[in-house]
Formats: sequence, structure tokens, C-alpha cells
Amino acid sequence: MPHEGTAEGRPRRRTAATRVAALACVGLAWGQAGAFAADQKLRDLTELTPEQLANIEVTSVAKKPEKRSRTPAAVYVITRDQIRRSGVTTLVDALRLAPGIHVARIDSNKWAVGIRGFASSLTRSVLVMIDGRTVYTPLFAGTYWEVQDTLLEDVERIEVIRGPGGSLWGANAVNGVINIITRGSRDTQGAFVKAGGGTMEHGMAGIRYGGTAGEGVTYRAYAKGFERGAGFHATTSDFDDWRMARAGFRTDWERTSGDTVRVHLTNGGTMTHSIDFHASQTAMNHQMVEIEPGGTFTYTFTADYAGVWMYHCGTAPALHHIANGMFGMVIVEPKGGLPKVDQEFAFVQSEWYLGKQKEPVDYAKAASGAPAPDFVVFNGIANQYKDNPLQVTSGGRVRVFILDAGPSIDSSFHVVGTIFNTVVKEGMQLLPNNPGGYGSQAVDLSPAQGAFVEFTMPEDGLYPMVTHAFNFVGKGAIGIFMAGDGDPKN
Ligand SMILES: [Cu+2]
Repeated sequence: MPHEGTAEGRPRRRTAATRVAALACVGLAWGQAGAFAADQKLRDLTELTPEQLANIEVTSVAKKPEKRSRTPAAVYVITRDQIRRSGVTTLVDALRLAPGIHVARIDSNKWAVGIRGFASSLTRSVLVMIDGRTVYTPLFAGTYWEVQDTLLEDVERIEVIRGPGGSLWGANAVNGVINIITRGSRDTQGAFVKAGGGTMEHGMAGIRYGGTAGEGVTYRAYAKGFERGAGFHATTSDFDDWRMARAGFRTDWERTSGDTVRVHLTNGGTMTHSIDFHASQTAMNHQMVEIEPGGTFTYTFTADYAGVWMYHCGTAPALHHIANGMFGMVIVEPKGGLPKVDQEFAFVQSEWYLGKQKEPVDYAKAASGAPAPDFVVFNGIANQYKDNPLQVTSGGRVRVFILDAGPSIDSSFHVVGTIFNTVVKEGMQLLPNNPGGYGSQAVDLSPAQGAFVEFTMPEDGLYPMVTHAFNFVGKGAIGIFMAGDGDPKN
């Protein structure tokens, strides 16, 4: 089961890890082109325009992701955060968080749940599912809410559709669909314990443990129990006090080796843009689509191949969009991750072909058969790491991820005074302690090629990094690593 590569706080994964380094995207006139938001950073809904709200993605209505505005249904999503803040202790009480669902309590252990006013203890004509498994009981054409529960901390979200779910969900869903989606077992690793008590709910406790079982297989098991007091009954005995215990498990097998990456691109500019991730495999007219000003697009891919990858705007002429800074680096680590080093850096080399002040780059200059850039830079700014040297430790192991974003000029990345004993470039590798004891002095990268290199500063001092095409060093393609205090004599 694929999962998103941006879930919070999980231990370092054993499969490929992906880092999206939004290094560049330093557009000039098109400045706001790249508004990237990782999935875990849910944007405050109040900041969205009505159009952006209409473009929110929902999946329960048509069993596939689609724009909110294109769904013929009233959809509401109860999020995990809402459930956590609400303090509810049962699944059925959590439904109160969605407007338009009537949750009435009949007695201490019975509820009437309904949509569109048809509330009854059987919740008639509402299809209820937990992780796609229907918990609607054909025997009495309803849902027995008393026994539908799970550890609320494991609920990812509850999608509620009010109104007919259509034939897609079957004839039961005349009044609505309630789809309870729990978190993947990979996101619930380790132990979790909770306990509480009160006047009504005399005591409750829950425990969960999640672990792994071989390559790509994760699981969790939980147990939950509570004892509730009876309601107030003036004339009868306490017939509705209630105690219950339940246990369950979930296991996931992840078939693919790479993370699933989802990138939301909102075009805040005044012309169309698009995005092209070289780390992905997708048809150009499927995901590298033109995004109109104000529009949003979610680009989804599985990072199946390790490497240092480029992404960029592909809107024609791509040369002009890339030359304006609409590009960046995606690092996909190999299975098992990269070995730990003392310091890591990431540099994107690119060119500037300046236009008039406050205007985009000069397209004619950039499009020349013999391009003569005004600046060749690391991470967008000429000489920035010469003016502010990068501090390293002599004797420590340094890893540099390097990408040549171009748009047109090659890079020959070299660090003066060092020898790369590790070079992994476009899937080919030089590794330490190789037979013959070979090393490397410079990495040649054509536009859109990436690599990482590892090396060690032998002593304190200054170690310039350059593209060894020296005509461009004077145009900004130089930086300095400073080992120790920068003085070999100390
Ligand atoms: Cu663009």
C-alpha cells in the first residue's frame, strides 16, 4: 500500500527516502510560480481562495481523486486533528464534528445517527465503511454503532458524503456515505498507551503496538476497553450501563520500493506554468499539464529510482522558464538510505542571462547558439559561498549533492585540494577502496544531470569549489569550504 512520503515523526524508513529540496525556484517576474506545500503542512483553509477551496481533492465520491468542485455531492472531511482536539472517546461521537450529520443519544449505549433528517438507531440508508470494508448490516439494513469503534488515535480521517452516493456505492447509500479511513500501520509504529476516567465514562484504556515484519510489511495491533455508567432513570433500574472491550489489527504490505511523493503546485503568477519531475515516470500530457494562473495541480509519483534529479517548469519555451529560475533538485536516496557523513551540502549550478532591470531574463541571450551568461551560480546567487564560506571540519567526511540545472551550460564540479573517493553520477558509481584505488578530480555534468560526491579535507584551510570551466568562475561559479579556522598553520 503506497503512503505519502511526508508523514510526521516516523522513524527513518528502510526503503528509499526522498528529499525534495526546493532549492531554486527563484523566478524573477514570474516570482510566485512555485508555491510548494508538502502534504503534512495542511494549509489553513481560511487562507484559500474560493477557487482553491473548490479544487481541494476528495476521493470518496467517485473512488478516485477529483476536484471538490467536480463532485456532485456535499462532502465534509473530519480530520485527525479535529478528532484529537474534540476529546471524543467513541467513533460515533466523532461524527458530531461533521455538519449535517445528526447524532442523537438514545441512552447510555445507543445512538441514532442520520443524514438529511432520517436519524434512527439503525442509521438507515447510510453506507458506513471502515477502510473500505462495509460495516452496514444487511440483516436489519442498518449500522450497529454500538460495536463500531476503533482506537481514535488511529483514525486518519472520516469522509462524509451527505445525499445520494449514487450507484457507485450501491443502493444502500441513499442518504449518505460515511467512510472511516485509518492510518497506515507504517505511521503507527511503536507503543502507545492511554487511560482515562470520569463521572460518565468511569474508566477507559487503550493500547497499541506497531512493528515491522520483513521487507515492506508493517503491522499494528490494538486493544481498547471502557466502562460507562448508566444514564439517569427516575423510575427504572440502571439498565443501560455499559462495558466493552475490543481488539484488532491492521497490516500493510508495501509493494513498491520508493516513497510516494505528492507535490501541490499553485500558480500564483500571471501566466501558465507546469512542472516536470525527472524522478518520476509519467506521460507528459498526464501530469506535466499547464496550470492556469490561480490554479492548483497535484503531481504524484513514486520515487522508484535513486539519484539526484532535476525538476523544472516545462511550459514552452521551457528554456525561458528554466532560465528564470523555475527548477530545483530532488534527492532520492537508495534503498536502506545513504551512510551517515559528517556534513552534507546541496548545490544547483545554473546560469543567468540578465534582461532589463525588473524584467525577466533576456530570452535572445539565453537562446543563443553560443550562450554567454552574465552569471553562472551555485544556488541562484553569484559568489555567495565565496562571500560566506561554508564551514567544515578537517578530517570529516563531506557529501555534496550537485545538479546542473543549466539551462544550457555544462558543469565540471571540482573542489580544489581534495579528491573525491565517492562519485555516484546518473546511476554510475565510483566507490571507496575500489580495486586499483582510483579516485576522481571533477564531475562532469551536462544540463539536467546530477551526482553526489564525497571527500575529506586533509587539514585546516581553504578549499574553493568551482566549475572547472574556468571562464565561468569569474562569473560567480565559485565558493569556498573553510576547514577549521581556515589557517593550515594553526
Ligand atoms: Cu513556468
